[in-house]
This record gives sequence, structure tokens and C-alpha cells, in this order.
Amino acid sequence: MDVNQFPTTAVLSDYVTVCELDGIKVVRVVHPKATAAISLFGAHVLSFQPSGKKETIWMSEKADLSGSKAIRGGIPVCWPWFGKAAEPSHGFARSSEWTLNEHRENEDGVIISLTLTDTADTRAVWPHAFHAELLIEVTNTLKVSLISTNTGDTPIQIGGALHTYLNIGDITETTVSELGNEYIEGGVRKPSSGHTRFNQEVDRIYTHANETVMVEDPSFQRRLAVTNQGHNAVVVWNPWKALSASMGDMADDSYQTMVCVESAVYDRSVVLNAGESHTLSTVVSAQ
Ligand code: TA6
Repeated sequence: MDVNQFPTTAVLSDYVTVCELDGIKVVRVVHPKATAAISLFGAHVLSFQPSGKKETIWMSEKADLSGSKAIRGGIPVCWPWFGKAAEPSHGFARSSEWTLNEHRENEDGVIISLTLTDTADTRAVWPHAFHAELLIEVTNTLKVSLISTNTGDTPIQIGGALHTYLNIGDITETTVSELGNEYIEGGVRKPSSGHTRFNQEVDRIYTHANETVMVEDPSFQRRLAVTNQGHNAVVVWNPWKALSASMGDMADDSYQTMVCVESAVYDRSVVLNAGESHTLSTVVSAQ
């Protein structure tokens, strides 16, 4: 995604502007170390491109950017649950309007802070008080941290994912490795060789992955390192032909240039007592 093409609506600093794209407001970072774009709808990273390198984040050319449904591509913030644990699928955070809380910058990069707190709408689907903050650190790497705080007076159970869509040259040549010895697919636990290639749909929850997962992309002649913390699983997803053709917001062949590597908490396994916080993070680095 070319972040320079959108009309600027506000200048916040030498490196940070706000622009509008269809129905969404986008915080745009243009810094000597990297460029990035973050939608306030969903607190959704749309782009991260380190200086002199290719785009690292995949966006669907058919993504709905009207602000009325979750955006396909980028880094959806799935929260307070992962997948179909409840309705809506992957939680409500990715289709909520977040607030730009703060931006800080220096010669090393820019930090953007977005926040979301409970409202009558969120309590209607999840009856809890919370404060969520997404910190996006744009340097020569991208770090995204989701800090969840229980602001109510009874324990809450949360899950979620930083559902990163990585931009790759060719899925048929791509290998994802450092995935550990077990995954769950279709509810069934299976032994893993620790790496995977792709020739059909892959939708796996790796329960023992290393902290850093590697994506080898010979077509783009690069490796992407994805370093996760605060998670209990790494989810690897590529929808392959039939599923991407069936999705209205993906072009039929667009599965060929993306793979999701997600820092995830499945089974809502984080319990936060009153006042407690949890941080889920992911770092994307192009090598
Ligand atoms: O993280 C993998 C997954 O849960 C898949 O099962 C697949 O459905 C994908 O996320 C996308 O989900 P979405 O709700 O965005 O269509």
C-alpha cells in the first residue's frame, strides 16, 4: 500500500500525519527508518515498509475500507477472543473505532498509541469493563503490542491474536520454520516437523513454536523474522485457492502472495483479575 497517495487531513509532527481513505482515518508515518500506515478503525496496521526494503505487510486489493467490516490484510487485532470462540468471529476490536492517544518520535522512529475502552456496544457483546492499548513502534522493525487491562472488579478471561498478513513473493516457494513439535488443525492435535511448506489450505495452531518464527521467501530473496511474546500459540494460515476465491474481499489468486503468522492466545487462556494487565506482542523484521 502506497501511504503517500492518500490526502492529508492533519499534520501531527514532522513524521506523523493523518489522512482519509474511503471511510477510514489512517495515521501515516513517514520516517527515514520506515513508513507505516495504521487505521483507527480496528487499530489496524495496513503497511510497514523499512527504508530501502520491500513492503512487509500484505493488504488485499479488495479489502473493504469503508469502516463497516473488518479489513482483509494488514494486522487485524483479534480481541478479546480468537476465532469463533464467540460472536463476532475474532472479537469486536478489529471492527471498533479506536482513539489516537499519543505519538512520540525521535531519530530512531515513531511510537503510536491507540486505545479502546468499553462502551454500551462492547458490553452488549462482552459484559466487562476494560482498557486496551495498542502500541505500534515503527523503527527499522515493526513492533505491535496489545496491552489489555481489566478495569472492572471481577476476573475476565481473554484471548486474541495479532493476525499478521505477511507480504511474500510466492507461497509455493515459501517455508515457515521454528514452529515446534505440535500443532492443532480442525480441533485435532498432530505432531509437527517444526516447519511447513504450502500446497493446500493451511490453518494451524502451533502450540510449541519458538519465540522467533522464520519465513523464508526465496522469490523476494529475503527472510522475515516474526518474534512473539505473551502468546500461547503461533497460528499459520493460508486460505489457498478455493477459500480465497469464495471470499468477497480477496482476489481469487491473491493467496499466492500472503501468509499469516499470528501471535495468538487461543482458548481465552489469559485470566486477568481486577486491575491486572497482559501484553501480547509481535515484532516483524525483514532480513
Ligand atoms: O487465524 C486463522 C483464521 O482463524 C482462519 O480460520 C481463517 O478463517 C482466518 O483466521 C480469517 O478469519 P476472518 O474472520 O478474518 O475471515
